[in-house]
Amino acid sequence: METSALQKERASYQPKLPKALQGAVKIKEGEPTQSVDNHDEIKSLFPNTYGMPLVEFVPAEEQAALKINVGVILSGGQAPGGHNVISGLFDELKKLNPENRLFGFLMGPGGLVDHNYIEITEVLIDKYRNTGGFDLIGSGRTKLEEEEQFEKGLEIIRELDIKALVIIGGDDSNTNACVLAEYYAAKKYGIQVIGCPKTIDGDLKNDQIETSFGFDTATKTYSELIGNIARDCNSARKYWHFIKLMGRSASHIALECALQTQPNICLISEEIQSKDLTLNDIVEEIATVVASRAKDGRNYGVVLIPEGLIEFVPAIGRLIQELNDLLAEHGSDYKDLDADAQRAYIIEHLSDANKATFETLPIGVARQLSLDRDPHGNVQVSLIETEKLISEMVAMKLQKWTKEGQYKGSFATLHHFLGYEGRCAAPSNFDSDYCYSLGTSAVQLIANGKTGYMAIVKNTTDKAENWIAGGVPITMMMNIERRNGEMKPVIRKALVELDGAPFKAFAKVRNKWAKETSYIYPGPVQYWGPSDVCDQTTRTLALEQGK
Ligand code: FBP
Repeated sequence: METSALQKERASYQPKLPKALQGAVKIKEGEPTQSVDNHDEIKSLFPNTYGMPLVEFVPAEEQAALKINVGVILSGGQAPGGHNVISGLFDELKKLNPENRLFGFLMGPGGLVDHNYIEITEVLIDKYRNTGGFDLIGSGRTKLEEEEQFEKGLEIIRELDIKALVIIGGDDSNTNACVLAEYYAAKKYGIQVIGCPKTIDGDLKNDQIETSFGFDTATKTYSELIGNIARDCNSARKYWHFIKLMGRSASHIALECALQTQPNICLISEEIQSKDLTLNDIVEEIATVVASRAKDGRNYGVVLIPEGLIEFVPAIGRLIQELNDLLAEHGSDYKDLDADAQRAYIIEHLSDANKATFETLPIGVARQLSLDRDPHGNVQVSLIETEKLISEMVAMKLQKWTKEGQYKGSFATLHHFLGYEGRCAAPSNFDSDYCYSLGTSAVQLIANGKTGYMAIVKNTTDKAENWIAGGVPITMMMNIERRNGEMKPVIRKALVELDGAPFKAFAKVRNKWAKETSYIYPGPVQYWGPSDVCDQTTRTLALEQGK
C-alpha cells in the first residue's frame, strides 16, 4: 500500500490514554441504573441486561493474564477514528495476553452473519494506526435484529473461539448490540457484546457519553472548507453560497461549524420544529437577510443548512410519519409500481393535510420521502438537495419582492454539500486519543465480564491523562419510540437543545453575523504544533462543559 508523507509520519503517533488505562486496570462499580424512560417496558424486554451499574476503571497493582479472542464490527456511516478503536482493542488484548486474537468481520454486521472475517495482525494494524476511514475491515448497514442472524453469527463465534463482540456504531447499531447482548445472555451462550459510540452526527450523547467519535474531526474538516468558501465569498463578493451539511437528524454538525466559522445564516432544524415554521417562513427569513445585506451593498453571503432540515419542518415531519406507516403497512402494494402510479397510490391513501404538503413538494423530493429508506428505516436525507430547494425558493421570493419594489440587488447562488468528504479524514489528535481510549476500555469491559455495555470516556475537555474511562449499560440510554410504524426500544437520540449552551452562544451573535461579515477561517486540522491549535476540542463540547 503506497502512503502519503502525512500518513507515514502519523503512523508513529502514540495516542494518549487516561491514567487509569495506562497500566493494570480494575473496575469500580456504581449504583444500579434505570432506562431514561419507559422503565417497566425496557426492563421486561431486557431482563438480563437491565439495571446494571455504571462502571469506572481505576489503576490496579496487577491484572491477571486472560485468554480472550474478540470479534469487531464497524457498523453504519464512516467516522474518523474507527481504526484507532480497533488499534486500541488490539493493543489492549495483546497486553492482557499475547495469545489473544482479534478478528474483524467484513463490511459491517453482515460479515458476522455471512462468516466473512479477517484476523487483525500486528503487521496489518500498523498500516492503519491514526488513519481515517473504515477500509481496514469495511462497514455496512445490515441490521442485526433477527434471531436467525444471531444464531448464524454464533456459529462463527464458536468456530473462532470468540468470547466477545465489539460493535462500533451509532444509536441504531448500539440498540441492536444491546438486543444481541440480551439474546446471548438469555441463552446463556457466554458471549459478551460491547458497543462503542460512533457517528460524525454527534447525536449519540447523553449524561454518560460526552461525544460520539468522529464529530471532532468531521466538523473541523467541514469548518476548514466552509472557511475557505467564506474567504472566496468575501473576496469575490458576488455569490451567495448555500452549503448543506451532513448530519441525518440533529443539527449538531451545522451548529458546531457555525460556531467555528460565523456564517451569515445557519438554520437549526430543532429550532424550526419548535417554532413550528413552514418552508415558506424559512425562505422568508433568509430572503430578509439577503435583502438587508443588499441594501448595504453586500450581495453575497454564506448559508449553512443541516441535511436533516426537511424532516424537522413540522408539516413535512407529519407527512413523513404517515408515509412511514403507509410504507410499513402497504409498501408491498406500491413499491413495484411505476413512478406515476406510486405517486397516485400514495396521494390517494394520505390524509388531507399530508396530501396537501406532499403535492406542494418537488416531485423528486416527494419520491425520496415516500420510498427511499436505509435499512434502519431512516429517510436518506443526504440524497435530498435541500440546499437547492431552499435557494430556489429564496430566488422566487426575491423576484416577487423585486416586482413589488421591495428589493433591489443581485442574487447569484452556488451550492455545496459537505458530507462524505468529512467522514474519512485523518482523525484529529482528539479523535485519535479518544478512539484509542474507547478501544482500550472496551477490552477492559470484556476482561471484567461485562455485556450489554458501551465503552465511555469522560472529562474530555481536560488533558487525556485526566480522562475518566468506564462503561455504561446500554439499557440506561433507552426509551420506547415509534419506528417504522412500530413501538420499539431504542437509544434516545440527542438533538440540539435550544436551552443548551452551544445554541445559546450562537443565538446571541447570529444577527450580527447576518448583517456584518464576520467569517472566521479555521484552516486545516493540525496534528503537530501548539496545543491551542492541535488539541482543541469542538466548541460544542467546550461550551457544554462550561469552558
Ligand atoms: P451513522 O449514523 O451510521 O454514523 O451515519 C451518519 C451519516 O454520515 C449521516 O450523517 C448521513 O445522513 C448518512 O450517514 C449517510 O448514509 P450513507 O453513508 O449510507 O449514504
